[in-house]
Amino acid sequence: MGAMMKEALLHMLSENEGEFVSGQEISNKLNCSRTAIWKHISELRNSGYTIEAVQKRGYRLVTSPDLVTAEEVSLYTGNGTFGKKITYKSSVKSTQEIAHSLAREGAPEGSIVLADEQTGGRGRLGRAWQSPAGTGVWMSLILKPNIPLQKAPQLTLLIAVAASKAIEKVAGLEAEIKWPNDILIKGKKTAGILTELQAEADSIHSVIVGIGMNVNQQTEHFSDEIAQIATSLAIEGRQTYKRAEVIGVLLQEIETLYRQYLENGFGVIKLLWEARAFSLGKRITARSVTGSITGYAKGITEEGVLLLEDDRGQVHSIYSADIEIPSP
Ligand code: BT5
Repeated sequence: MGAMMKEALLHMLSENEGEFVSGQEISNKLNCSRTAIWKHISELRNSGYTIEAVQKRGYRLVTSPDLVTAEEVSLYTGNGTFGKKITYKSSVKSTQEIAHSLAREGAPEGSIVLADEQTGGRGRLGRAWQSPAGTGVWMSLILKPNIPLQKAPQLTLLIAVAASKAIEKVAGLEAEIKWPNDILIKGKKTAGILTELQAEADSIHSVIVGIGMNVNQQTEHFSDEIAQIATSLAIEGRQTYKRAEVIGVLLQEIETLYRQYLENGFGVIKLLWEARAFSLGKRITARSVTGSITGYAKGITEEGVLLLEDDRGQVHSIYSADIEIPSP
């Protein structure tokens, strides 16, 4: 109950941005005592909110910290159903693991797991995803689409489109997509997507979509390994962004595209994806566990599979791989 009241209190203060809200008004609306209000105000202050308290006038929210807690993110999730249920942890190994168990326990579609820091964040094929505290969006989203298993890769492309749209909206930066799951700004990776399935036989039970987005990192936050290939919204946009707002916009973009997709299929998403595709029409090398092929990236199929034409004119369907642009 306490957490909900704190959230409701923050909503009241935040809706009356810059204005005082009287203790009386708060206690009427939230049906709680003045002492309870005071307790929640001090908790919010301890988490980094600056709240002014003036006798006879009440409370006023002056500044809020860059947090991805449930109460802060709930200020930005709007009317959609994605992000209505938020599980927040300050530090976890991987948000994916938590989301997997929530999904198994029957968590509804649109539930999200957020962490300030991941100590074992993961990419594809067991690779690591650097997720330092206080810098990025480390989120897992639970989806329960009624689609056949072989269409699941389309979701990665859908999320990639939504993520690049969100970056454009929040930061006004142009984001490109490198098949299948990288979001680039000026050729450097800003976000990555990890799509994992819970399925039996041919039917999908849940899709756990992991999204990692670098928001407020500066170059020194990146390890030497990725310093040359990674970037963040702050580096490119030369300002910091509220991560909770980035999450809110991202969820709204995802939900809109997802509803369109379930209703009308992949066609529109495919067009949006192609308009942002970084590697289409270029000579690329696709490297996978089974080997590598170099050729021209011709496009993607209705299923979201990459088509690569090799030097002998043979077209290969690439289901999963890492794409490199070889130097001439
Ligand atoms: C990805 O894998 O790009 C998927 C990343 C998904 C991360 C999210 S965060 C929330 C959720 N919880 C998790 O544990 N994971 C998901 P992949 O395409 O395999 O790329 C991994 C490669 O990207 C690494 O081998 C590095 O080269 C590079 N990399 C690692 N951390 C990075 C970062 N913060 N920014 C940019 N590049 C990074």
